[in-house]
Amino acid sequence: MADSEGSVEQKFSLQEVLDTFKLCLSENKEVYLQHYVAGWRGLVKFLNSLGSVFGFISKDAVNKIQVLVSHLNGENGSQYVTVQSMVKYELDNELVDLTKRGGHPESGCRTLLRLHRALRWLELFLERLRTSTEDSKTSVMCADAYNESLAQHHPWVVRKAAGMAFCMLPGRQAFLEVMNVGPPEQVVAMLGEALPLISEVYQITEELYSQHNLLDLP
Ligand code: 1PX
Repeated sequence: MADSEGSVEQKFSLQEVLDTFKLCLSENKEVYLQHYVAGWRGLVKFLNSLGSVFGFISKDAVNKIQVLVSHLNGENGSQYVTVQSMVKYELDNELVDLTKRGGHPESGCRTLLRLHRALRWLELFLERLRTSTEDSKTSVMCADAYNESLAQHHPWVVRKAAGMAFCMLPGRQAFLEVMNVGPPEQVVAMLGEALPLISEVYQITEELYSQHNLLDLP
């Protein structure tokens, strides 16, 4: 049922994030930066609803989202419409620090790479959640997904802080409820719909970065 104007849903909903990731891919499989960033905004909203222990994580994500938004809204914004055009523009104009940090600490390429790595964590975590059973622990699923992905790019102190935050995650049932989808079976079904989308966006970006040797940007 359509909402009447003005009664916009305030709470996080997984549906919203799913819709945004659907919009991410163009017909020729390019990734729209605007929708990619909007997807992350939705995820951060979810993270914030879990409490302030996750503040240091959402703060970093918000910083990175803001860097990308300022590129999008900047005078060269038209070069940042897709991740593909951003990579081409920044590389052609030597706007990326390729081997060590230097004059371009906030390039779109290195900033997006951090979110891209986090997207892999998300994919692994949501897949675990989708196939989990009632007695599965969100903290364990989250930590396993993290260790398999993002952790490899984080120093010890960040890994330690992340590990501590994971222990504060709500249990599976409460976690599924905050997603605002409905009963667990419906969440599982929606995750089944969202995962291939997230995975495709991840794969396309991964391939693009790999082709241009950008996977280890400092
Ligand atoms: C539908 C439910 C899904 C749950 C959504 C949760 C959204 C999570 C958003 C996580 C965004 C993390 C971005 C991290 C980017 C990053 O790797 N930054 C590091 C490197 O940046 P730099 O600029 O220094 O090169 C930076 O050092 C990060 C610091 C903050 C700690 C990052 C820990 C990441 C843990 C990810 C798991 C989130 C757990 C949420 C539980 C639901």
